[in-house]
Amino acid sequence: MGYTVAVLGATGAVGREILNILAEREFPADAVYALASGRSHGKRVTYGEDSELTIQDVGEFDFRGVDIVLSSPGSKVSAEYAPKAAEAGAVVIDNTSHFRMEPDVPLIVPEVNPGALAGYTKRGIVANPNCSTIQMVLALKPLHELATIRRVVVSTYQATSGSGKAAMDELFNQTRGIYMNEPAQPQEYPKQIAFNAIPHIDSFMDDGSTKEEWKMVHETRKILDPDVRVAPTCVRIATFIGHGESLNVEFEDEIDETSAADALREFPGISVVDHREDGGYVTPYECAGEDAVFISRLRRDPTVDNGLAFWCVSDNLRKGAALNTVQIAELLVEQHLR
Ligand code: A2P
Ligand code: 11C
Repeated sequence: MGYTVAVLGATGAVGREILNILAEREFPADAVYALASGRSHGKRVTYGEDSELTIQDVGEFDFRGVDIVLSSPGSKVSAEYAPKAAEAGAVVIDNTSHFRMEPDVPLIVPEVNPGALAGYTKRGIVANPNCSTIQMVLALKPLHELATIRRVVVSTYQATSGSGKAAMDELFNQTRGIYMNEPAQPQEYPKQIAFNAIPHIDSFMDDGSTKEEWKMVHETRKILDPDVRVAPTCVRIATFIGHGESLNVEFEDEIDETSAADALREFPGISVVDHREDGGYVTPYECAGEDAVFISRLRRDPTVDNGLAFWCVSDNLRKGAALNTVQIAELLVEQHLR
């Protein structure tokens, strides 16, 4: 017998991808409900090659009988509905930042800290990390096992899909408008995004960092190791899908490029594409639609005793969000439910 699954935020960029991936990976679902706001009630979304689901208003939906909820409707909406769904007996895998740092909510990247998932019984909620955190911790995990990471300096190059569908539309419309001499009118972002890079993602914190940077620091500590120090700068760039990250990593112990590349190659979910020649690396555009976290430009960082530098890209809607969410659901089913 299969599971009853509800996807909350099913009309959004991540929700649609969750439906694609559930179908693609043949998740053992007997029934799938697609939920969004009342505005979308009655709309249709695709599920797999030849099925469609009718959107239901989450406000009217009865979660009793649902086994798993995959939720990505934004923090405020998750804050309201995740506890309701858990109360009704479902396990909620939530893609928003709302529950991530709560001590009784596991924050999971299945390849990195699968053991922590057992904690889901406390609240009935599991959190999916931020996209820029997921790809980074996946790349860091095999290196941490090899030589113990002390400090990471990371700069991100994040795609507009990280801000949702409306932001992707803004990039498209601004780009087209600029070719037609129309002035850009930023709405989703504080400055023009077309042909630009904006060193600001999410709200500002008191210390001058941003919430996106804060997430990279604290989520990494919760998932990987509370002693790892992370210094991030998060930048939005004019791409649609695929986050890039440039990392400099300092280790406790000696580490060489060959053993690091071997450890990365052997780790699940990672693909090393690293030829020291023109085009011998992966760009955000190329990783869209792929499941892996790609590592390129691996080299020694000669400015510290034990250091490596590398480039990492991944599809932020897939491994950064929908795929990781579905992988958590798969792990839950394999190890914990029934
Ligand atoms: P809707 O299309 O009905 O607004 P994205 O991050 O790509 O913008 O997607 C956000 C997702 O969250 C959409 O599916 C959106 O549904 C859903 N959502 C937004 N606000 C609410 C709400 N108040 N109740 C339920 N779903 C919501
Ligand atoms: C971005 N990383 O690219 C964000 C999107 O905490 O889940 C995901 C926000 C989050 O804008």
